[in-house]
Amino acid sequence: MKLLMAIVQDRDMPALSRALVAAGCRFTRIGSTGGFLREGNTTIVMGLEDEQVEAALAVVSANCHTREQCVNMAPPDAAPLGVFVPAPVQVQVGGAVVFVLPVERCERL
Ligand code: 2BA
Repeated sequence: MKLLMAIVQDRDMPALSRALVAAGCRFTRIGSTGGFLREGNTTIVMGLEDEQVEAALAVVSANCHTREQCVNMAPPDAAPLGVFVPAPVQVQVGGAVVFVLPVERCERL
């Protein structure tokens, strides 16, 4: 058995939720925040039999899209109260960032 953890952009969640339910995947969605952009995203936790993993990854891949986002970065030496010109930086966010972990045991008690 595997535990799949997928970090997904909130905008992709409506379509992804529908597709996972239609594919028979059980999952939990947890509200999360990206450490770099400090914006909301969603972490999905899914317990899967080994043979379900590739199908679940295909569903995630088909429903999570890559987007460009512009962030204003303060220079590293900017004083807290000083005047600085933020440097816009383009970052590519997503599709999904996925971790697949081995599960030693799963119980429903
Ligand atoms: P954030 O941390 O808000 O990162 C958003 C995007 O900013 C990242 O997209 C990446 O393109 C860029 N980025 C992140 N850290 C950076 C850095 N130190 N320097 C330059 N650019 C940086 P993704 O890679 O698609 O990540 C989307 C979200 O997935 C992340 O949001 C974070 O919540 C999560 N994530 C990504 N990699 C992770 C990892 N290795 N472990 C845990 N969570 C991760």
